[in-house]
Amino acid sequence: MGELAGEKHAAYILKVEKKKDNLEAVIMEHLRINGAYWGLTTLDILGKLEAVDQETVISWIMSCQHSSGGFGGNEGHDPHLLYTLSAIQILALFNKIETLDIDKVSSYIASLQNEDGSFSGDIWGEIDTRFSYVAICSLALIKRLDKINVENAVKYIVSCKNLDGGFGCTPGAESHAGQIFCCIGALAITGSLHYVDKDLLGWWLCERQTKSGGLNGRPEKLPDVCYSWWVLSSLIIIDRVHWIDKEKLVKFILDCQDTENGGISDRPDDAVDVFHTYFGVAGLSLLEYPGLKAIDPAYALPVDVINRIFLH
Ligand code: GRG
Ligand code: ZN
Repeated sequence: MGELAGEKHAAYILKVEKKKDNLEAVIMEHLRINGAYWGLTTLDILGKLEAVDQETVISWIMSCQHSSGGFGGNEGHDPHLLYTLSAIQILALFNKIETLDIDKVSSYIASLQNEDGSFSGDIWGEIDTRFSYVAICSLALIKRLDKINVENAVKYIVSCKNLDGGFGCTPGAESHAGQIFCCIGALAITGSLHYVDKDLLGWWLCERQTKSGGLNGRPEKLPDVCYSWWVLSSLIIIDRVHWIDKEKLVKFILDCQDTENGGISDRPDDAVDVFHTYFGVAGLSLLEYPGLKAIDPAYALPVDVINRIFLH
């Protein structure tokens, strides 16, 4: 079995596009705020975050904030909860959460909670358990969960639980590993995991491992490196990670590397991208691969960053 080409992956993220020669240029024009979060978190797990000019990144992040308090995907873009979480996570990586006007951001997030406890992603109103997670994770990181009705938020998430033990995007919607991560992460952060049937869900999640060792996101689907994050983080949170074959999954992820030019793809021999590079490296971190920083499965940030926020 090959080894993790960590140096190559860090160099790949710092370049991303051949024409651009530094991460700052790339995240500002191409990847936008979500991509910046995936790339920067990967660099931190690889122990390479100092390679980035922190001042440039932070002033760009703050330029993405809208007058409502929410963040857009780039300067001048409309605000959305998804971008707001990425902005908070990036500030957390650099230990710069205090740069934020906490009242303003938390009011924006709280304004998107609905009567039934669910969250809309932005003013246009789409509802999804992804947005419940994003709102809860954001508010927890800035210590303002008191701004929302947590009990109703939890009730709504529980109403999206299915008979197979999994969760979907709205009540009655099919279980999908990505939504399960969101629901389990949000329940973990709010101390509500007693609503989960861990054995039933653990069984559904470990059934996601295919012959190749890789994980899929639903029955009958192809394996994909990104589920090394969505499935594995959920299994760890509910304490059932020993139900999958870790070694085979490590091998599947390593087989998805471009060992020449860096980067990780969704499955062996496909083209690499920053997202799957994150999912591969973060997945290996969850599998305790040597030389990587540990990542927190609920907050999706390095454990040392989470400890700095909550243990001080
Ligand atoms: C901070 C980690 C973190 C997340 C932020 C955006 C978000 C919150 C969560 C997204 C969760 C989610 C729904 C992930 C799934 C993404 C995905 C690979 C969707 C593809 O679904 P299909 O049906 O693909 O197109 P399959 O694999 O089923 O064929
Ligand atoms: Zn994928």
